[in-house]
Amino acid sequence: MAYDILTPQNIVSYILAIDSLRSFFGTDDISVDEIGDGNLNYVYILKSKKDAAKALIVKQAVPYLRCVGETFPLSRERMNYEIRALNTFYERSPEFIPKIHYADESMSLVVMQYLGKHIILRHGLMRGLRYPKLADDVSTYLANALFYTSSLYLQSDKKRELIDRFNSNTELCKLTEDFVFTTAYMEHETNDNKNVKDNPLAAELFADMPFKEKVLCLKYKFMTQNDALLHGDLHTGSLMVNQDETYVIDPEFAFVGPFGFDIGALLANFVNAYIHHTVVTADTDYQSWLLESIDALLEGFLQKFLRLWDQTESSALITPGFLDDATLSSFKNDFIRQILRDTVGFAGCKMARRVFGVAGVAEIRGIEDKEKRAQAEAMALSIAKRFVMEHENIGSTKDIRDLITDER
Ligand code: ADP
Ligand code: SR1
Ligand code: MG
Repeated sequence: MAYDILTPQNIVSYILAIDSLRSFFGTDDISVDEIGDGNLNYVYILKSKKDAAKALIVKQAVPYLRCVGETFPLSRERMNYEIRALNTFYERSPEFIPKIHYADESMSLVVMQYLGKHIILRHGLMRGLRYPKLADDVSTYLANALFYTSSLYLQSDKKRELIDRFNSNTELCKLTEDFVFTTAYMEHETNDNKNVKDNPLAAELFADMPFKEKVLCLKYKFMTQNDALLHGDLHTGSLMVNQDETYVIDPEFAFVGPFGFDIGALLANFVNAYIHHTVVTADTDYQSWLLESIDALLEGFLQKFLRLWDQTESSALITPGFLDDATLSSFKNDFIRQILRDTVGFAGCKMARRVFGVAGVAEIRGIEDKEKRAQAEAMALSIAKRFVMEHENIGSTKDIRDLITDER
């Protein structure tokens, strides 16, 4: 079908022309609501007026960046990667990925399960809600997604096929190269320039050459290290949760990149929530819960990833009999420690970019009280800088906790 931008006026007739979706809704009248909080795309909820449980999400990419407008062109191809990534992650972790009901690359559109009983994790964390299964779910998702798409599991031909399917996601990778690794650390028109002007913290950050040199090393890893299929934008706005379930949404930045990048994004966002609850609510019990969740998430990931590796005899990397057992075990331990180090380095960039760069996060940029916001920004930058500067010395998850709590 030729590409056409859907609107609240034409979306129902489009949906009803597709057999499987027409039978989903039957003869019910359908309501349409647009969700306005995405940065890049249009997302609609279509609901039966007779039975609210009968609902679907329709997400469509437009040929520009939605939050800026038509002056910022961005090709619709990003939806192809989102569809491919949802399908690939679903194969290993169906319990964490919304079910796809219909997808059409030519329309840059996906129709998926409506998560009506879930909320965006970022909002839950800001409200001080606790999620008992979250760390376990997210660490399982990450271990599955990263291990099964890496050269520690796949054979070379399959791994190269995966890279071929994902690594032309050039424009969105470039957004990350720019916004996460570059423009947030220098004068740039896309920054939060009202806040940058006359701000000594911004001047200090922009002039901090040792920090920027380390950021460049991490950017280079991001650009060149093809470890595993990443979600690519795994902040707490890309998780939808309730007390029982955890879902990963919005993998349009997917590409085959460094192991530590997605885990780093989550670490950064949990630390942002921790900063919010230090500066704004001063809720020490909740701060402790966040720190325990970070520990559980990282430890859970490392153990599960290692367990999957131990269950795998042969892969592109490992030929059975190549190493003796003791050497193999120490190789694996060194390997996962390196993932942890990269995780912390990427987390530092992911935190620092949210202070002055485009697309801040509600936990920090959304703080209305000016003094508190400045305090939160200073704390975020201080932790972010230590993450970036000291990530190569990290030996354990305890070291990460110390870096976070030292800054209080
Ligand atoms: P964008 O790519 O534009 O950032 P998202 O995929 O993040 O868009 O979706 C925007 C918003 O739509 C999310 O923050 C969430 O509130 C809502 N949303 C997205 N997918 C679903 C879903 N499957 N079920 C319920 N709400 C969803
Ligand atoms: C202008 S695009 C800004 C950010 O939105 C996405 O969620 C990514 O994090 C991107 O960097
Ligand atoms: Mg998105």
